[in-house]
Amino acid sequence: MSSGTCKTAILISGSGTNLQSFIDRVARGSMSIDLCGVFSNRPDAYGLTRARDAGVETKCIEHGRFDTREQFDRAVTAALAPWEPELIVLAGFMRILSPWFVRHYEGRILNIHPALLPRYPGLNTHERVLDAGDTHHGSTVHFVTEELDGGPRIVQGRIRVAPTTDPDDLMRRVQAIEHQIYPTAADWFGSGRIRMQDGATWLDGERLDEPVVLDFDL
Ligand code: NHR
Ligand code: GAR
Repeated sequence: MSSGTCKTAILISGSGTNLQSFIDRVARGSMSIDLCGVFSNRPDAYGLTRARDAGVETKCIEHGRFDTREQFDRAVTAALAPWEPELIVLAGFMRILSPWFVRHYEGRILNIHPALLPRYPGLNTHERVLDAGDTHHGSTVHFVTEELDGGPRIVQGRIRVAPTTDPDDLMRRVQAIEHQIYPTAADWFGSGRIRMQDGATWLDGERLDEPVVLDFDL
Protein backbone atom coordinates (compact mmCIF):
# COMPACT_ATOMS: atom_id res chain seq x y z
CA MET A 1 0.00 0.00 0.00
CA SER A 2 1.88 2.99 -1.30
CA SER A 3 1.77 6.72 -0.87
CA GLY A 4 5.43 7.60 -0.31
CA THR A 5 8.62 5.59 -0.64
CA CYS A 6 9.89 4.88 2.91
CA LYS A 7 9.16 1.16 3.28
CA THR A 8 7.45 0.66 6.64
CA ALA A 9 6.58 -2.54 8.49
CA ILE A 10 4.04 -2.37 11.31
CA LEU A 11 4.26 -4.81 14.24
CA ILE A 12 1.08 -5.54 16.19
CA SER A 13 -0.29 -7.92 18.81
CA GLY A 14 -3.93 -6.87 19.02
CA SER A 15 -6.81 -4.86 17.69
CA GLY A 16 -4.72 -2.57 15.53
CA THR A 17 -6.62 0.71 15.76
CA ASN A 18 -3.29 2.53 15.37
CA LEU A 19 -2.54 0.37 12.33
CA GLN A 20 -5.94 1.43 10.93
CA SER A 21 -4.98 5.08 11.32
CA PHE A 22 -1.86 4.41 9.20
CA ILE A 23 -3.90 2.54 6.56
CA ASP A 24 -6.39 5.42 6.35
CA ARG A 25 -3.68 8.11 6.13
CA VAL A 26 -1.70 6.23 3.46
CA ALA A 27 -4.91 5.62 1.46
CA ARG A 28 -5.61 9.38 1.50
CA GLY A 29 -2.13 9.93 -0.03
CA SER A 30 0.46 12.60 0.79
CA MET A 31 2.32 10.31 3.21
CA SER A 32 6.07 9.75 2.86
CA ILE A 33 5.75 6.08 3.84
CA ASP A 34 4.72 2.90 2.04
CA LEU A 35 3.17 0.08 4.12
CA CYS A 36 5.21 -2.95 3.03
CA GLY A 37 3.75 -5.41 5.54
CA VAL A 38 2.14 -6.11 8.90
CA PHE A 39 3.59 -8.61 11.38
CA SER A 40 1.87 -10.10 14.44
CA ASN A 41 3.04 -12.44 17.18
CA ARG A 42 -0.59 -13.51 17.69
CA PRO A 43 -2.55 -15.26 14.91
CA ASP A 44 -5.88 -13.98 16.25
CA ALA A 45 -4.87 -10.29 16.27
CA TYR A 46 -7.73 -8.37 14.64
CA GLY A 47 -5.17 -6.02 13.08
CA LEU A 48 -4.22 -8.84 10.67
CA THR A 49 -7.77 -8.68 9.25
CA ARG A 50 -7.52 -4.89 8.92
CA ALA A 51 -4.27 -5.31 6.95
CA ARG A 52 -5.64 -8.01 4.63
CA ASP A 53 -8.78 -5.93 3.98
CA ALA A 54 -6.51 -3.09 2.88
CA GLY A 55 -4.46 -5.39 0.63
CA VAL A 56 -1.35 -5.21 2.84
CA GLU A 57 0.80 -8.36 3.15
CA THR A 58 0.78 -10.05 6.58
CA LYS A 59 2.96 -12.51 8.47
CA CYS A 60 2.60 -14.11 11.88
CA ILE A 61 5.04 -15.99 14.09
CA GLU A 62 3.98 -17.07 17.57
CA HIS A 63 6.64 -16.26 20.17
CA GLY A 64 5.75 -19.29 22.30
CA ARG A 65 7.60 -21.61 19.91
CA PHE A 66 11.01 -20.11 20.82
CA ASP A 67 13.26 -20.75 23.80
CA THR A 68 14.71 -17.25 24.01
CA ARG A 69 13.68 -13.71 23.10
CA GLU A 70 16.60 -13.39 20.71
CA GLN A 71 15.67 -16.56 18.80
CA PHE A 72 12.17 -15.17 18.31
CA ASP A 73 13.57 -11.78 17.27
CA ARG A 74 15.90 -13.41 14.71
CA ALA A 75 12.90 -15.24 13.23
CA VAL A 76 10.94 -11.97 13.09
CA THR A 77 13.84 -10.25 11.32
CA ALA A 78 14.07 -13.09 8.77
CA ALA A 79 10.31 -12.77 8.15
CA LEU A 80 10.56 -8.99 7.67
CA ALA A 81 13.68 -9.12 5.48
CA PRO A 82 11.91 -9.69 2.10
CA TRP A 83 9.93 -6.49 2.73
CA GLU A 84 13.25 -4.57 3.13
CA PRO A 85 11.77 -2.27 5.78
CA GLU A 86 13.45 1.09 6.38
CA LEU A 87 11.15 1.86 9.32
CA ILE A 88 9.61 -0.45 11.95
CA VAL A 89 6.47 0.86 13.68
CA LEU A 90 5.37 -0.84 16.91
CA ALA A 91 1.60 -0.40 17.18
CA GLY A 92 0.40 -2.23 20.26
CA PHE A 93 3.19 -4.78 19.87
CA MET A 94 3.48 -6.45 23.26
CA ARG A 95 6.82 -8.34 23.14
CA ILE A 96 9.89 -6.65 24.58
CA LEU A 97 12.55 -6.59 21.84
CA SER A 98 16.05 -7.96 22.51
CA PRO A 99 19.17 -5.79 22.31
CA TRP A 100 20.05 -7.77 19.16
CA PHE A 101 16.85 -6.67 17.38
CA VAL A 102 17.19 -3.06 18.52
CA ARG A 103 20.79 -2.92 17.20
CA HIS A 104 19.78 -4.56 13.92
CA TYR A 105 17.28 -1.75 13.21
CA GLU A 106 19.17 0.94 15.15
CA GLY A 107 17.41 4.33 14.93
CA ARG A 108 14.67 2.92 12.71
CA ILE A 109 12.10 1.64 15.27
CA LEU A 110 9.24 3.78 16.60
CA ASN A 111 6.85 3.00 19.46
CA ILE A 112 3.80 4.75 20.85
CA HIS A 113 3.30 4.56 24.58
CA PRO A 114 0.04 5.69 26.21
CA ALA A 115 1.53 8.11 28.75
CA LEU A 116 3.43 11.38 28.88
CA LEU A 117 6.86 9.76 29.19
CA PRO A 118 9.02 9.79 31.30
CA ARG A 119 5.91 9.49 33.51
CA TYR A 120 4.38 6.01 33.63
CA PRO A 121 6.51 3.64 31.60
CA GLY A 122 5.11 0.07 31.67
CA LEU A 123 1.54 -1.13 31.80
CA ASN A 124 -1.87 0.12 33.09
CA THR A 125 -1.03 3.76 32.49
CA HIS A 126 -4.61 5.09 32.46
CA GLU A 127 -5.43 3.66 35.90
CA ARG A 128 -2.16 5.01 37.30
CA VAL A 129 -2.85 8.53 35.97
CA LEU A 130 -6.32 8.52 37.58
CA ASP A 131 -5.00 7.13 40.88
CA ALA A 132 -2.33 9.86 41.01
CA GLY A 133 -4.89 12.61 40.34
CA ASP A 134 -2.89 14.05 37.42
CA THR A 135 -4.50 16.93 35.54
CA HIS A 136 -3.00 15.93 32.15
CA HIS A 137 -2.43 12.66 30.29
CA GLY A 138 -1.57 11.66 26.76
CA SER A 139 0.64 9.54 24.57
CA THR A 140 4.26 9.63 23.44
CA VAL A 141 5.90 8.55 20.17
CA HIS A 142 9.55 7.66 20.77
CA PHE A 143 12.50 5.89 19.17
CA VAL A 144 12.99 2.38 20.57
CA THR A 145 16.24 1.63 22.38
CA GLU A 146 17.27 -1.19 24.68
CA GLU A 147 15.77 0.73 27.60
CA LEU A 148 12.06 -0.07 27.78
CA ASP A 149 9.94 3.02 27.01
CA GLY A 150 13.16 4.99 27.50
CA GLY A 151 14.29 5.93 23.97
CA PRO A 152 14.41 9.54 22.73
CA ARG A 153 10.94 11.11 22.61
CA ILE A 154 9.63 12.66 19.40
CA VAL A 155 6.10 13.96 19.93
CA GLN A 156 3.47 13.93 22.65
CA GLY A 157 -0.27 14.42 22.31
CA ARG A 158 -1.69 15.88 25.52
CA ILE A 159 -5.23 16.13 26.92
CA ARG A 160 -6.83 17.25 30.17
CA VAL A 161 -7.94 14.30 32.28
CA ALA A 162 -11.10 16.07 33.54
CA PRO A 163 -13.96 15.36 33.52
CA THR A 164 -13.11 11.67 32.97
CA THR A 165 -12.96 9.36 36.01
CA ASP A 166 -13.26 6.03 34.17
CA PRO A 167 -10.02 4.43 32.84
CA ASP A 168 -11.76 3.03 29.75
CA ASP A 169 -13.07 6.45 28.80
CA LEU A 170 -9.62 7.94 29.34
CA MET A 171 -8.12 5.17 27.18
CA ARG A 172 -10.54 5.94 24.34
CA ARG A 173 -9.66 9.64 24.42
CA VAL A 174 -5.93 8.90 24.47
CA GLN A 175 -6.28 6.49 21.54
CA ALA A 176 -8.09 9.12 19.46
CA ILE A 177 -5.00 11.31 19.92
CA GLU A 178 -2.62 8.47 19.06
CA HIS A 179 -4.39 8.04 15.73
CA GLN A 180 -3.46 11.61 14.87
CA ILE A 181 0.11 11.89 16.18
CA TYR A 182 1.53 8.47 15.24
CA PRO A 183 1.08 8.64 11.45
CA THR A 184 2.40 12.21 11.61
CA ALA A 185 5.59 11.12 13.41
CA ALA A 186 6.14 8.29 10.91
CA ASP A 187 5.64 10.75 8.06
CA TRP A 188 8.35 12.98 9.58
CA PHE A 189 10.70 9.99 9.62
CA GLY A 190 9.87 9.00 6.04
CA SER A 191 10.50 12.49 4.74
CA GLY A 192 13.83 12.70 6.59
CA ARG A 193 12.69 15.38 9.05
CA ILE A 194 13.48 13.31 12.17
CA ARG A 195 16.32 10.99 13.03
CA MET A 196 17.92 9.48 16.14
CA GLN A 197 21.54 10.47 16.69
CA ASP A 198 23.79 10.65 19.77
CA GLY A 199 20.94 9.26 21.87
CA ALA A 200 18.62 12.15 20.96
CA THR A 201 15.88 13.04 18.50
CA TRP A 202 16.78 15.57 15.80
CA LEU A 203 13.98 17.45 14.03
CA ASP A 204 14.82 19.51 10.95
CA GLY A 205 18.51 19.39 11.91
CA GLU A 206 17.99 20.58 15.49
CA ARG A 207 18.46 18.49 18.59
CA LEU A 208 15.21 18.21 20.62
CA ASP A 209 15.71 18.37 24.37
CA GLU A 210 11.96 18.07 24.87
CA PRO A 211 9.50 16.37 22.52
CA VAL A 212 7.10 18.37 20.37
CA VAL A 213 3.95 18.74 22.51
CA LEU A 214 0.57 19.00 20.80
CA ASP A 215 -2.44 19.93 22.99
CA PHE A 216 -5.82 18.45 22.13
CA ASP A 217 -9.26 19.44 23.36
CA LEU A 218 -11.30 16.24 23.29
N1 NHR B 1 11.39 -3.20 23.18
C1 NHR B 1 12.43 -2.43 23.50
N2 NHR B 1 13.65 -2.97 23.44
N3 NHR B 1 12.29 -1.15 23.92
C2 NHR B 1 11.07 -0.60 24.00
O1 NHR B 1 10.97 0.65 24.40
C3 NHR B 1 9.92 -1.38 23.67
C4 NHR B 1 10.14 -2.70 23.24
C5 NHR B 1 9.05 -3.52 22.90
C6 NHR B 1 7.76 -3.04 23.02
C7 NHR B 1 6.16 -1.26 23.70
C8 NHR B 1 5.96 -1.14 25.21
C9 NHR B 1 4.93 -0.11 25.62
O2 NHR B 1 4.86 0.95 24.97
C10 NHR B 1 7.55 -1.73 23.46
C11 NHR B 1 8.62 -0.89 23.78
C12 NHR B 1 5.39 -4.76 26.11
C13 NHR B 1 5.89 -4.82 27.40
C14 NHR B 1 5.90 -6.12 28.17
O3 NHR B 1 6.12 -6.13 29.36
C15 NHR B 1 6.42 -3.65 27.95
C16 NHR B 1 6.42 -2.48 27.23
C17 NHR B 1 5.91 -2.43 25.94
C18 NHR B 1 5.39 -3.58 25.38
N4 NHR B 1 5.72 -7.28 27.49
C19 NHR B 1 5.73 -8.63 28.06
C20 NHR B 1 7.01 -9.39 27.63
O4 NHR B 1 7.41 -10.30 28.36
C21 NHR B 1 4.56 -9.45 27.60
C22 NHR B 1 3.23 -8.81 27.93
C23 NHR B 1 2.05 -9.42 27.16
O5 NHR B 1 2.26 -10.29 26.27
O6 NHR B 1 0.92 -8.97 27.42
O7 NHR B 1 7.55 -9.10 26.54
O8 NHR B 1 4.19 -0.27 26.60
C1 GAR C 1 -2.27 1.80 22.14
O1 GAR C 1 -2.98 2.63 23.03
C2 GAR C 1 -0.79 1.86 22.45
O2 GAR C 1 -0.34 3.10 22.96
C3 GAR C 1 -0.70 0.82 23.51
O3 GAR C 1 -1.61 -0.20 23.18
C4 GAR C 1 -2.64 0.34 22.37
C5 GAR C 1 -2.69 -0.46 21.09
O4 GAR C 1 -3.91 -0.27 20.47
N1 GAR C 1 0.60 0.28 23.55
C6 GAR C 1 1.03 -0.35 24.61
O5 GAR C 1 0.45 -0.35 25.68
C7 GAR C 1 2.34 -1.04 24.38
N2 GAR C 1 2.62 -1.79 25.53
P1 GAR C 1 -4.17 -0.78 19.01
O6 GAR C 1 -3.80 -2.25 18.94
O7 GAR C 1 -5.64 -0.59 18.85
O8 GAR C 1 -3.36 0.07 18.10
